[in-house]
Amino acid sequence: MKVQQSAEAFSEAKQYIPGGVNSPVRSFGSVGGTPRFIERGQGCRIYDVDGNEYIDYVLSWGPMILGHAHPKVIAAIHEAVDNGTSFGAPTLVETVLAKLVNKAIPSMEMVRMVNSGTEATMSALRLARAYTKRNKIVKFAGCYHGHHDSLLVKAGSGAMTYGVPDSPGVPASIAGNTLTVAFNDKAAMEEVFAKDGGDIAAVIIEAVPGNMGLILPQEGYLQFVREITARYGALLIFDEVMTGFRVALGGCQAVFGIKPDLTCLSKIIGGGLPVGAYGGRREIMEQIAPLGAVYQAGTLSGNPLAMSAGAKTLQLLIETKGLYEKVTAMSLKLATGLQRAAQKQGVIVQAHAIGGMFGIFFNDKAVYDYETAKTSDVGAFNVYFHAMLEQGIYLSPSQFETCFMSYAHGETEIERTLQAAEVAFAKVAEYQAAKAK
Ligand code: KE4
Repeated sequence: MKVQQSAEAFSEAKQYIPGGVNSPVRSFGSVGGTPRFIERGQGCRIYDVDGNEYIDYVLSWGPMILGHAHPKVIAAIHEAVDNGTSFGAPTLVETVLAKLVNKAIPSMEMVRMVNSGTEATMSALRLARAYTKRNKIVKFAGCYHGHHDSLLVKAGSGAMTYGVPDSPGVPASIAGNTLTVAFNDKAAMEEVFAKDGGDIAAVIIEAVPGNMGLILPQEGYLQFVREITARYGALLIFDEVMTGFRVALGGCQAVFGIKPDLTCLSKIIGGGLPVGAYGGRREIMEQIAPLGAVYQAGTLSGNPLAMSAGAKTLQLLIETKGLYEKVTAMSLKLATGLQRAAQKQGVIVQAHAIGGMFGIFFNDKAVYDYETAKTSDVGAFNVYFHAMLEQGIYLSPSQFETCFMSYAHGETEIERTLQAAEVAFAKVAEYQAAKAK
């Protein structure tokens, strides 16, 4: 596959942009090779600057559930942009989007728009601390909620873990207020609350984690998290940046029947433009400025172009009958098809799928948290990733990311992907045999 133009573009970009990218995962750092510079997308396909075509399972990391360049979304943006791009004043379309979010996710009684998932979770944590007048927060090892200081924290030493910075520049004093526990681990959560429950403002969770590969909650686990947070008076924050409008119209909280106190959204609600949002119980949200004293602001929050793209996207998701059934069925079919194709080559993978998300771990054991995810064969994943890329299948470039399905994918693309997987798993089998020698 010719990648000359991408290679040249990458070397020039690296002179002006750290790592040549505006978000680290795009650099192919964990899989190696040349990141593809994408020129355009159409439906479930993207095309790079060398003219290569790919079936896209990254979909801008989730937003493009309707596929790229959906004509009605594009038309909505065109209509908005002809009236100007930003006013720094309220516009009608902001309420349109807030109402659509509330209709799909009733626990979000009030919604504040921001510009990214990071802003959404950062603001939700500040609000939770103000509302409860407590300082500590609990997160889960392997879950990612954006790059703000309180959440760029990894588990410290020992089982019950005071956070330590997961990046230079995060003061220990801030990281120390973040407690990290293992996902699906009830005992660790009980222990953390028994020790610090009186000062825990919130638990923030990806109810279906997608940032350590795709992990599924064990039976009853989310109900347990809801119960223990209520028991101790801590808020439960569902970070549905990735899962919102992706695992179902109403997100994880609809699938699992859990009512969080606050929810964070981004990705799909912007239709590919920069939008984040946080919202929840009215009595909590009323603490936010200018109504309340908790300050949060943003020059481009509620930007009319982004609101128009998001509103049209959500309107289409709400009115397209059978959309989630189709996307869910295709994810499951592909995940199980990949597992079968691997097995035919003697390669064992764990396949997970829910709604429009799917992923495989190169692992012969069950994967249910970050520690087990980390035992996966990353080398095998990288062989698989590049073998698929070479055949025009664009997957998330890391064993610890998730793949996404769109309504624009169909049987043709699934079959094509499974054919490519036969070749890819044969290469993985060779790799694993050579490694075993
Ligand atoms: P942003 O600030 O990147 O918009 O959102 C942060 C965020 C928050 N919460 C969850 C559950 C997320 O998945 C994300 C961002 N997801 C990554 C994918 N692993 C975005 C890709 C990237 O970092 O470039």
